[in-house]
Amino acid sequence: DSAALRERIAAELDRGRRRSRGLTVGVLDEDDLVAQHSPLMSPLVWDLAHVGNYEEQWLVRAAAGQEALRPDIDGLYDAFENPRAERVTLPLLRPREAEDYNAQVRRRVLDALEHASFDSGSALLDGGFVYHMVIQHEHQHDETMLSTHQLRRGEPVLGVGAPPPPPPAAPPDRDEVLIEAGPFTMGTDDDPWAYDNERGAHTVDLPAYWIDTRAVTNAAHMDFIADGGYDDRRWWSEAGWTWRMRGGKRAPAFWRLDAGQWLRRRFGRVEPVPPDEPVQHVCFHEAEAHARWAGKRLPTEAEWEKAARHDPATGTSRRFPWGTEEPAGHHANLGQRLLHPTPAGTFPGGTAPCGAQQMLGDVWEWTGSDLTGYPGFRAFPYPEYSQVFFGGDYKVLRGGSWATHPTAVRGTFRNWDHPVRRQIFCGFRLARDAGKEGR
Ligand code: AVJ
Ligand code: FE
Repeated sequence: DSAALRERIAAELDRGRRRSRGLTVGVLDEDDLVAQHSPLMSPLVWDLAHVGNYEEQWLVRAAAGQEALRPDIDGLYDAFENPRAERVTLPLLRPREAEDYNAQVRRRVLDALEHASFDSGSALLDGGFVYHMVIQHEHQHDETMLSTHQLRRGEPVLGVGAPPPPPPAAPPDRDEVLIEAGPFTMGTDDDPWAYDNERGAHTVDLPAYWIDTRAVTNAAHMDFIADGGYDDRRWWSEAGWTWRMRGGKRAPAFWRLDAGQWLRRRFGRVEPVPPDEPVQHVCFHEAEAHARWAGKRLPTEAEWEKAARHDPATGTSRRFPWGTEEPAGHHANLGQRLLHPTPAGTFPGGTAPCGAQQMLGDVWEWTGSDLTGYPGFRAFPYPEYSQVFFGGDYKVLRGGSWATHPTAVRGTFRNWDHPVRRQIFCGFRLARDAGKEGR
């Protein structure tokens, strides 16, 4: 009922804001907040006011129909008008001003929420859609802010995260599973959290294929490196080799070799690379080269989604690999509780019907697919969320990472980025054709 939905929305809005503050004003001083830590990222104070401005535009103005509070700053926080590298030069709100602005917006939103109706035939409001969009938007920027923290130089400020989970309770007993040929339902028509690019539900018929039960580990990627993978032109695409040569890349981002041992820098701390964790901070090109070296390939987006959601027993697609239950602590490594991915087998409660583990959480998984709209795609509620990226130089990533909030990911959720990006919390899982014999 709508009282329960109202309560849920207010709680989720609050959770998002606590998280944003915990990544900005709660841990960094003014200089650090306004600084540009990488040309790839915004100053953190930009993200902070941008989420407030987005909330004002969608929840105060569009949803509640109220007058604008600060129309004068819309341009500053428009992601398309201002490339990330230039935002540091804008007359941005200072951290205190951003906080005050965000709080003012939030008060209006909570007032309006009291009277909001979720079943009046408004596509924007029905089922709570626009509120869910704004909640997810803040969490998406929080994950982006974590990438900024990862790139930032200086004293560590994020702590070490929750204690590491116990060693894998049930490591996969097989390396790969066969997904039989046949149709499944991709996308959704009725998920009140789903973005336009996840709609509509449509049938996709796939030939049989094998998919790995776990994401590629650091140990496996060290083998690729040790076998000369970064120097062997055979494994790389044209664009991949150009990327490799131009940057002189020989390992994932944030790795370095020290007296024969691989170390990584994680939020300002240097530590040995844990062999059993999924490899993280590799770009699409590295994932593709590793896959070729292994005699496999990246799954297509449809293959990934079928493995994660399709239940052959019922012929239906699940919202999450484990079913319909909201993600809880035993399902997946999500929500920034840990500050790193975990080995396969750590979350047996999240296993997909096919037997693949940890398809949600841990690392975003690169797929071999370009970002496009599903059949009958309609931009809603604005083309700049996803439509303007269709046909660009983007590869789809699936499944969310340890940094992704549970409300901002599900079996249908689609992320995308340039194939050279690796500051995001991304890794990959391998697949291969099953061939005519079906196995
Ligand atoms: C869907 C994660 C690619 O962060 O660039 C944030 C989400 N859109 N603000 C991004 C988004 C507008 C977007 N991704
Ligand atoms: Fe945004």
